[in-house]
Amino acid sequence: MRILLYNPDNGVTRNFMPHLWMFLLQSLTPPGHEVLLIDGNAKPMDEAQIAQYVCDEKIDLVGIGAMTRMIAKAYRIADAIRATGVKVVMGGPHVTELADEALGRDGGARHADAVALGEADETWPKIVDDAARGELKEIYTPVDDAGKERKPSLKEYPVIPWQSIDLEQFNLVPKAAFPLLKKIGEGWGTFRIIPVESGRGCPYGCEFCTVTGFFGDSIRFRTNESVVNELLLLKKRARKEKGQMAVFFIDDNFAINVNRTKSLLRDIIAAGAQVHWVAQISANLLRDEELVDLIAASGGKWVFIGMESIDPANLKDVNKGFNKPGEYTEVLERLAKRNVYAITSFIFGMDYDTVGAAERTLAQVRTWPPGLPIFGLLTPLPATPLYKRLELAGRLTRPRHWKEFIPFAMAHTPLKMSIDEAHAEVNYGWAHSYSPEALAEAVDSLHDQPLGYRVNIFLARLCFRGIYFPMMGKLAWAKVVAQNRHTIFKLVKEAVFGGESRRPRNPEGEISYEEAAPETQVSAGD
Ligand code: B12
Ligand code: SF4
Repeated sequence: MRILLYNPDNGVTRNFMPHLWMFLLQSLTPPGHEVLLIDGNAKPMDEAQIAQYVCDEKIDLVGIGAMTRMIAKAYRIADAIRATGVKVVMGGPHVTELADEALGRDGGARHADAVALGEADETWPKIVDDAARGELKEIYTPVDDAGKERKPSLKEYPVIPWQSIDLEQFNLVPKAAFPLLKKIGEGWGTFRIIPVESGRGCPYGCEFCTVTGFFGDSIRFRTNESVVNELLLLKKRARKEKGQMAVFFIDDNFAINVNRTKSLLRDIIAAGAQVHWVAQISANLLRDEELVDLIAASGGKWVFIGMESIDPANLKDVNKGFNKPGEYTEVLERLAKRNVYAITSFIFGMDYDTVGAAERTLAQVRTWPPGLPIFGLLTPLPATPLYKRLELAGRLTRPRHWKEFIPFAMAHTPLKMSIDEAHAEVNYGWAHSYSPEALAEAVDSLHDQPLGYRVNIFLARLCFRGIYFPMMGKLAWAKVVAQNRHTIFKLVKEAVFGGESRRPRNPEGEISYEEAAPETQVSAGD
């Protein structure tokens, strides 16, 4: 069979990295089939285009995976493909929780011929075999012979053939940035961020999160050897294509077992398998100095920390009381001392949030080493304890919010502010963290560091800005470049002529962020 694996775009941001599930299922496909991959984030297609593609390429089976926020698009694409007569299998967290919705058993339209519930590592080969025999079942559940749910062990992890996979869709280097990047060092023909998992599962059970329910609280790890070999493969490819390859360890909590993480990082160092990497690690696990030493020595550059709130009452309320806002500064400084920086993620619209929550949060953020703050809204995802609590309390204002996905919009009313006020807090957080002034300050705060670090934080901030402010077209990018021209000029000047070229923080006449791009602001209720 010719199989297409398709990941829909979210219509808002351009993904900076491909989704692991596609490469994983491709590697787990039994021999004798050809698997094509399309990530809608890199290759956007509408319903008609994908239907045409499926016909032109003579595709026999399509697999679609999607998070809740992309599910409406996923269903539209699935409908268009099914209309051509080709079978569609859907998988991933959303359809696992709401299989009836995908199969049209909830009174709505049917979108999928089959759904794969939960982790599909072991069911995917069966799905492919059944489809090839024309005997596709409706539901595939990962169970053992006794019918008991079985989580795949990661000890026998497949080798993903990174050396030969077509990654053309995922080069992040814009041609215009070449001259500046060349100054930092050779080998910037490509820059790709590759998802790698070293383990699955998280026992913490935060109220808003699907992970504990989906992957279970039993944590499973790949062998160190298998992870190290994957990194070596990626390094080899980067060298071959004279480019850069960074890794996102997508484990939900990369240091959930600190001793095991240390042992993995030691093995990475011993094998010379260091690449620049990013991982998600909760703040409580970053108290360990030796762990942070090893993170830095093994190539760790950015750590994603789900801080969620600076208010302990909020944290306790969503079962994340293990986060201690009192230690955030210490943790971030411990990382920054080793030139590791943090993506700090915050959620507004929690039940103890009041108006001004964003400014109170930013007041703290400004005292921290520069990083990448990101802001979202508390979202009741299906099957989470949060969803159940809000549903029981009759507080859901859009109980099926995914059917008409609206980015950065609440689906319930917080207790101490209105929905519009919560939206305004998120807007405030983004606008004041990604303004040209904020970007210049982040770059300036690293004035004693090599140019590469400043370029790194600047480019990272520019890209992260796009999570909230639409930056999909050339025009949008041109505007952002114009707004940040002083910082860009300064960095380019330093790259070309060397040395420091400082400028006043708030030069007279600089257009403010709000003045310069009012149309890019996402207003409350959008
Ligand atoms: C990496 C990651 C991201 C990356 C982007 C995704 C990427 N390019 O990889 C980043 C950091 C950008 C990100 C952002 C967000 N993420 Co995220 N992310 C993850 C994370 C940590 C890992 C995903 C992964 O690769 N897992 C490993 C693979 C192997 O597992 P999997 O994808 O589930 O696939 C398995 C099965 O589901 C199944 N399967 C999946 N698809 C398909 C398709 C078919 C056909 C079949 C048969 C099977 C199948 O088979 C696979 C193998 O077993 C997950 C949590 C997690 N551990 O999964 C959250 C997760 C997916 N993210 C989540 C969320 C909510 C978000 C955000 C909305 C967060 C926010 N508030 O801003 C944003 C949205 C981003 C966007 N694009 O719109 C939720 C989604 C829940 C839901 N019901 O939708 C998760 C589950 C975490 C959580 N907190 O609950 N995320
Ligand atoms: S620590 Fe992170 S992955 Fe684990 S349950 Fe909480 S939010 Fe989810």
